[in-house]
Amino acid sequence: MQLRCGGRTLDLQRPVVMGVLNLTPDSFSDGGRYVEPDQALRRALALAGQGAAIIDLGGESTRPGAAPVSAEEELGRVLPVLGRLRPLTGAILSVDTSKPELMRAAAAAGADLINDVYALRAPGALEAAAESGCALCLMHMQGEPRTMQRAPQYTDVVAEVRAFLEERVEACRAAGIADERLVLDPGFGFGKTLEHNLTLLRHLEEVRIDGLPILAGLSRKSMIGTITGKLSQERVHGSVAAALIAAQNGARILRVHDVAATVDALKVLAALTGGPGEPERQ
Ligand code: 7PJ
Repeated sequence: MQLRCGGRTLDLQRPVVMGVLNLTPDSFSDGGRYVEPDQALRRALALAGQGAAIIDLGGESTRPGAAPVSAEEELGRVLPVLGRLRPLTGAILSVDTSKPELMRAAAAAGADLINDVYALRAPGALEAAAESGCALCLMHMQGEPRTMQRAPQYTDVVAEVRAFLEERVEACRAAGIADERLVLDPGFGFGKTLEHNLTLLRHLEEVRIDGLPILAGLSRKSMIGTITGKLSQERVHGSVAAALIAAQNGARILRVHDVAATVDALKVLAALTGGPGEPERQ
């Protein structure tokens, strides 16, 4: 399984790690620590060094209750870091955005992937994404970040998430986007209770459409906090466990804050399942 990211391809034969680089002053898990471009660059290179195949740059917080930011502000947070990072790493560079302006600017600055929690539903987003040539992650969300955790409701969460993703895949195809560019994401924590999240994790393969790769983002989320009773900084072990379960249940991209720990866990899984990527014996 391969993902086409502009002129490059990302091998997804085995699960890979997407490291989170928050460029927002209000992000819940590492808020404010990486806003300064020099610091953000150092952090991005550290994530790549730890084995992240993808670095996800985000300039708008989408945590529950977060307020939207202007395109200008988001551009100002993301573009300087992206522009300086591009020549310094071979990692796939992803931009977490829903705004067509930023999609265009990011593609021009060398981004490889657009990660959109609104699944290209904003006016103009589908066209901007199509023209970018980038790979595209389509995520499910019920409601919008400001209010989505108030009362999430589903009759059949797996069927409803799948139907939504199917509709978005069709919209992408109609816009001329090849399947080789698409990634699907059930959107853990985006308008979902703990039970909804657990049901999706258990049945992850069932949201897959036509063999497209699945991305899972569980890292440090409140479901891990609820299960372990830990604050966000202390959710590393629970998050690694969740990432490993997601990989075993079919996820090919794991979006995480704790890259080194997750990469090791995935190596253990790879050793068990064998095949290409099996570690060399010492
Ligand atoms: C996700 C994301 C996710 C994708 C965030 C957080 C909240 N993008 N952006 N999937 N989560 N594709 O990191 O807790 O689950 S922001």
